[in-house]
Amino acid sequence: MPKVLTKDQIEQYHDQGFISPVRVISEKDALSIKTQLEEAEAKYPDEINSESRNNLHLSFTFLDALAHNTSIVDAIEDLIGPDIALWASVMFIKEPSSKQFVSWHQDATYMGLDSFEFPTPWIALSPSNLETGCMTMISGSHKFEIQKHEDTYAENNILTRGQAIKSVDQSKAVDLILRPGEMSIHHGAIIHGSQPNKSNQRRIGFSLQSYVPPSIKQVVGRNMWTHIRGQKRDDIDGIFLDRPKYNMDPITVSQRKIAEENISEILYKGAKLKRKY
Ligand SMILES: O=C(O)CCC(=O)C(=O)O
Repeated sequence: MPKVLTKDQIEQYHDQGFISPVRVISEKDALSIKTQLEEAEAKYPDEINSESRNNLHLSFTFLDALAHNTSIVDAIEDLIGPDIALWASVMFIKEPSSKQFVSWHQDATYMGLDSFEFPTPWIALSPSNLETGCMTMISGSHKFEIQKHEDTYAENNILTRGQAIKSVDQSKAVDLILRPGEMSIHHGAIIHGSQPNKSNQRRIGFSLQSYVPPSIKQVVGRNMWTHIRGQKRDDIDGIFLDRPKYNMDPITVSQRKIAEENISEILYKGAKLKRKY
């Protein structure tokens, strides 16, 4: 018996590769998290900025709380079962009237995991729509093989390598319109991307990238995980990251630095260039 998702939503995830929208917190709570995020950006500019956007759930309790949010994790349990760990998180911010975009890509390409069967919730902390540059999914494309990605390093492409699938059939494109506090969930192999933000407000999405069951292993980098729920992973070389007890908890801030280096090694493996994010 699923905990949060309906039978139709679970079927949609398997058939089309995504589910959207699912409300997980109220709009008021989402906007309060956005305020806390913006206060943190002002107070700790070295810790959180456009080049330091991964694994912020290790530094800030309000993001750790989202990573462990019962509605989000219940939905994930409906898809992958009760034993859950989180590989990383990414804060995707597009500034107002900016050229920043996300090219067509499949997440699983560079994550170093030995399976593509992992879901990523993306939680809107501001409106995500056609004007602000919401994500667009190519329905059903998670059933394709991993496509050839070209590292473009394009200036406004906010993906690490600016990796892009050049030729995408957009006839099955679906725009994921989200209100603050709603989430979408997408499959590790679905082709997706997003257009620039043409509005006068920031578009902010917190991507919990990704939740995995114990059967999925990290095979490129170190096995570093945030334990979320159920049986803890038992990788021989597994390292568990702690939860921050307060914002900028020095224990988890230093763990974040190590996890960041690890993620960078994984995402840029074999790349000609390495950007700062
Ligand atoms: O925030 C975006 O526009 C893209 C995010 C994304 O590609 C992801 O969460 O996998």
